[in-house]
Amino acid sequence: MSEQLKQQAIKILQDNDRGGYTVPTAKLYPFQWYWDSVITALGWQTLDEERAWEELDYIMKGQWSDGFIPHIIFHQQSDDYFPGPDFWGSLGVDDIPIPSSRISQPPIIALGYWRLYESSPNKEKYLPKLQELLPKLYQHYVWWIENRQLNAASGLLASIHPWETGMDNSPVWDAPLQQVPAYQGGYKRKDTGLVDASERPTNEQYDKYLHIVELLKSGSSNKDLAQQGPFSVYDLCIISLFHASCQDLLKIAEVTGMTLDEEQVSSDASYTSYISTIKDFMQQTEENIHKLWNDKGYFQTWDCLSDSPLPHKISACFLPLYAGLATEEQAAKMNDLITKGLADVNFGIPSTFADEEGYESNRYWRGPVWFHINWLIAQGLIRYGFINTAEKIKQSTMQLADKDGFWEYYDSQTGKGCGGGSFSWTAATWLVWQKI
Ligand code: 2M8
Repeated sequence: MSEQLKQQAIKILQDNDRGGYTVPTAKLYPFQWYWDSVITALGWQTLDEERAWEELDYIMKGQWSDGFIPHIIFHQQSDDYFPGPDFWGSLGVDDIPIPSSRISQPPIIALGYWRLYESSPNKEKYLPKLQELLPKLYQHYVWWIENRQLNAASGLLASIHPWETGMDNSPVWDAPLQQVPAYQGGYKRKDTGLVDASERPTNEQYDKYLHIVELLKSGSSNKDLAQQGPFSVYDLCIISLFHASCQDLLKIAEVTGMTLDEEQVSSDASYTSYISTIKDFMQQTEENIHKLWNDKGYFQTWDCLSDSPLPHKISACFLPLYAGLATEEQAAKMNDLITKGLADVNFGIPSTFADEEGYESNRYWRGPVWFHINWLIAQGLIRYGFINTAEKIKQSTMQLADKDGFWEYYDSQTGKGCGGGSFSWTAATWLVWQKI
C-alpha cells in the first residue's frame, strides 16, 4: 500500500466534506448524491467511524415522508450545477424536507448502514440507532416495491430515468431514449464548462433527461412513469443492489431483534406487513431474475415499454453476482466473460465492454472504468469463489490510482483519469479495497 496515495485519498474526503455530508467532487457535483454518499461513508469508516454514520444520516434527512430517497439532496445553494432544485421544482414544497431531485438512485442505504455496523468495534453504541432507523429503512424499500414493480409478483423493479440507474449515458439507454421527446425549454449546461464535452453525455441526451424531469415536475407520478414511460427499464444495477440491500436490511432487523417471528407478529402489525412484503419480493426476484438471463452468458437489461431485451454487455449485467442472484453455473459463465472483457482493454472492467456497439473508452458510462462498480463485481466474484478474477480486477483497477490519482472514471485504454478530479467515491473505494 502506498502511504502517499492513502494520504491523498484521505485528503480528498476531508476536502469534499461539507460538514456532515461529502460532495462527489467540488464544483462539478456540489451537493449530496445518494449512492455516492453511501460508498463514501464506507471510505470514511476507515478513518472516522462517527463521520461515516453521519454521512448516511444526512441522506436520511432528505427522505420524503412516503419513504422515497432522492438521488440529489440540495443541502446548500450552489450555482455550479444544472439542474438545481428550482428546475426539479422542489423549493418550498411541503412534502419535501430538503430541496431535492424527484428520482432515486441505486437504493443502497441499508447496505451502507449494515456494513458500518458489521465492522464497527462499537456495536453497542450504534445498535439503538439502527433500531430507530429501521422503520424508515423499511419504508424506503417498500416504496420501491409499491411504486416500481410493474406486474405483481415480478420481483423486478423499473427505473424511470437514466440518471436513476447511475449509469446515465450508457449505450444500453440509446434505444429506449429514442422514444423520449426532447425538452423544449431553454437551459444552459454547467458540466461541459467544467469537464471536456468528449467525456460527458451529449446535448441530445440532456434534452431527453430534462424532458422526464419536466414530467415529474408537472405532476406525473413515479408509478405512472414506470407503467407508461416514456422511459422504463429493468436495470440490473438497481435490481441487484436493491436485493443485496434487502439482505442487509434483514440482517439489521435480526440484530435489532425486530425480525418479527410469529410470536411478535400480533404486537406490531405495520412491521409485519413491511417484512413480509420485502421477503416475498426478494423471493420473487430470486425466481424471476432468470428471465433476464441471456444465452450468451450474462444477465441483460430489459425495456419494459417495448417488452424487449437491451442486450448491451455493460458492467451492471454482472452485479447480480454481488447480490448472490446467479446460479453457480451462471456465475462461471460470467466469470469467463469478465476474463475476456478484461483482456479486451488495457484497464478494466470497463463500464461498457469493448466489443459492444457504442463503446467509447473515455466517455463517462460508455466505456471508462469506475472504481466502485469494479469493487462490487470483484466482491461478487469472491462470493462465488472466483478469487483470481477478483484479484485481477483489483490489480487492473487500483493501478489507475497509482498512475493518475483519484478521478471520477478512467479511460479504459489509456488509463487517463477523466471527468471530475479529486473524486470522493473513487478515493473511498480505494481506502476500502486496499485493506482487503
Ligand atoms: C453522475 O450523474 C449526475 C446526475 O445524477 C450528473 O452527471 O450530473 C453519475 O455518474 C451518477 O452515477 C453519480 O451518482 C453522479 C455523482 O457522482 O454523477
